Amino acid sequence: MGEPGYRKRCTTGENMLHKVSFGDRLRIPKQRHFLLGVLCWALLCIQLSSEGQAHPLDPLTGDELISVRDILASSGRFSGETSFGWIQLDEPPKRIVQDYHEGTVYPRLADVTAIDFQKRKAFRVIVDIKESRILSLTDLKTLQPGLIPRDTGLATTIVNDDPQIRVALINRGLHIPGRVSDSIPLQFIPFGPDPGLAQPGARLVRVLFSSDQNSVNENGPFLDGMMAVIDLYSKRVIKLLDAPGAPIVNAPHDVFDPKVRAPETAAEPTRAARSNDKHVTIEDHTVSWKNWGFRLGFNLREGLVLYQVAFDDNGRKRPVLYRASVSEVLTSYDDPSQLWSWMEIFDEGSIGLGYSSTGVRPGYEVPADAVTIGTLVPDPGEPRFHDVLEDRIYLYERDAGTTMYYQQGPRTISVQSTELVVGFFASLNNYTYAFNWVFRQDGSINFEVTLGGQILTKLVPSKACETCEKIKNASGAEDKNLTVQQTGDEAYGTLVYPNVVGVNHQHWFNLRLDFDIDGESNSAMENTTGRIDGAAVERGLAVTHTLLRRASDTKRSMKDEMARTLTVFNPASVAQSGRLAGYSVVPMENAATAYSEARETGTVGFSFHSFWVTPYRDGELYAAGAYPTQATKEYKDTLYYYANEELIQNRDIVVWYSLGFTHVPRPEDYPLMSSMKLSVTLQPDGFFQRNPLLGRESKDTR
Ligand SMILES: [Cu+2]
Repeated sequence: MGEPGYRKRCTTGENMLHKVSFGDRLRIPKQRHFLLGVLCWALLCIQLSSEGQAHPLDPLTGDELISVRDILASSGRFSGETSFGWIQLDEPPKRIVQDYHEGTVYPRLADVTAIDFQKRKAFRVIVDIKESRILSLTDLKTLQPGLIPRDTGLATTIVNDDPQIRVALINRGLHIPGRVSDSIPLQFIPFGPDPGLAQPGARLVRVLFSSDQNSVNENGPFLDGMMAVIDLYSKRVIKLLDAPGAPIVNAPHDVFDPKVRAPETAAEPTRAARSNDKHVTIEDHTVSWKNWGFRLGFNLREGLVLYQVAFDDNGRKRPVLYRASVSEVLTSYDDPSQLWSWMEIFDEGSIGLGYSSTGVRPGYEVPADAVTIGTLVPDPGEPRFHDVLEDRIYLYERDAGTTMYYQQGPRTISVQSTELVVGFFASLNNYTYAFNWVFRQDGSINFEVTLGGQILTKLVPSKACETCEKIKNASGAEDKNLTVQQTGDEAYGTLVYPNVVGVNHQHWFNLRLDFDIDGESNSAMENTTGRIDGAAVERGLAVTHTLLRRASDTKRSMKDEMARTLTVFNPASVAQSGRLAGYSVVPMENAATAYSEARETGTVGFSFHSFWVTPYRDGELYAAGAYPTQATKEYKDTLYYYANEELIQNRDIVVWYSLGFTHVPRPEDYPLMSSMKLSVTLQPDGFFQRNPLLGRESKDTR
């Protein structure tokens, strides 16, 4: 494998540049920022190497992707109308990775999706790069892979060529001198559930039309009553919904217009650089920061993946997580009308968090002293079958404040901490997510997702909030609570501006947390806290542990009033006190699913419970399954089925945590919402003999 990549560690540790790239050749950054400290990433120190990838989990290299291209092209198994996408490393079985040492032979497989527009079929192709052959080719039958760049190009042409769409738009008063796509912003959205329309042998995508022809911003209120469904295989519009809808109103949604945004909000790089010493080293794909160490991965579907997360506990490198990733992101709109009822989008499985990742700029989206890392990704549209996405992953330290404190008279113990943030941005149409893993010095890891952008809106006849009138003019007995149900135009949303309703929706994120606490043999228990029922005493806060034995019995929902948590522990690893070394999943905020019971077994089923524990199985990576886009009721590659009758005690187990947010829009969310943060903490519980913050980080002052 001759493609150069960086392999050698910077040894000087003096200077660093804040733009680095992994998986590709050395690239000289546009900016060279020499920062203080020992953050070790000096491009000057990088030695080019000809070995290519050097670890079983390294992402596919440029040379490997060229090989994949050639193997696919020479196989003779695909028509000229085939597009490839969703290419990523097919990770080796965990056993091979865990037993890896230098010199070990391991497979290099690429997982490729092939969409044959001529045969109207999609395939999963596993390419053996070392053996230069296709290892397997599986017909996906009724399933459809998520969108690829070719789809939107095709869909645009189909819209432009369809006379009915053109007529329908003109009848609504829109001006279309040339191609429809030149005159009207189009939104292509994955098909969503629609048993009446779903058909085998079709690759479907929806089209919605923005009501505002004159804005830069494409996410204005959609034209009410109009939606098209396109089959990308037969290359035609299979359904055009053209129902009477609310008239077009010029709403101030175009946030790129300074008049809408107000001029004083112009962006400036206001996030100050911190001048403290840094303690991060990045060597090949591994990161070390204080006691933490882990390996970075990035793919088009999940975006950032962390592997082999371990904590150096007094010289002993103790495993915590084998793999941590966002396994699915689901956004579902909860308006039952024809134009919205299908709108549930698997942002990861149907669009791709890596595909949607955006570059970040130190001083703007991330602090000025952040390190940004470019990543090489497969790109069949390029002659070399790969491309580099700049500045995708970022790492920065931030002040965690006073994290430990004790005062007695003139003496204090005070610990000032920093924390390491590792993350990436993904922009999925109207929303941008920042997915952050935050490593703390006390051994905990926080996962944070920040949501920001524009809510989706629809035009309505109402100019003012009717519900608010009812509240204002409350009738009935003065001493009784009055219930006011939102109805009419506001039945499933909020009037955020005259004639504009922000539709109620839920955001769901599922984390796949493959814990390996001090090894693979782990168990899980649920903890609830409360006063023991029937106890003779009035007080007494007691904890009940429920040892979980069968995967199907692990599906539990967060319960704030019982402080419910889930602990994964290693029964063979015992702390000083006898406590079994564990990590607890401690929920912060969460939501209850808005789906009806009928959907529990399917792709959205992961939203039904906060906690899930499954036995580790190679290849089970996504809560909504590998191909959720047009999955039907019969689809069984979902978390619900992963959590089957198998036993999970004392074995390699995986925790899946679902984090939800019910978004009832406010007028302040329009036209831009302030970013909001959801999080969950992974907290050591019995893992350490004593708090790792104690010791050299603490100061005893008088
Ligand atoms: Cu939202």
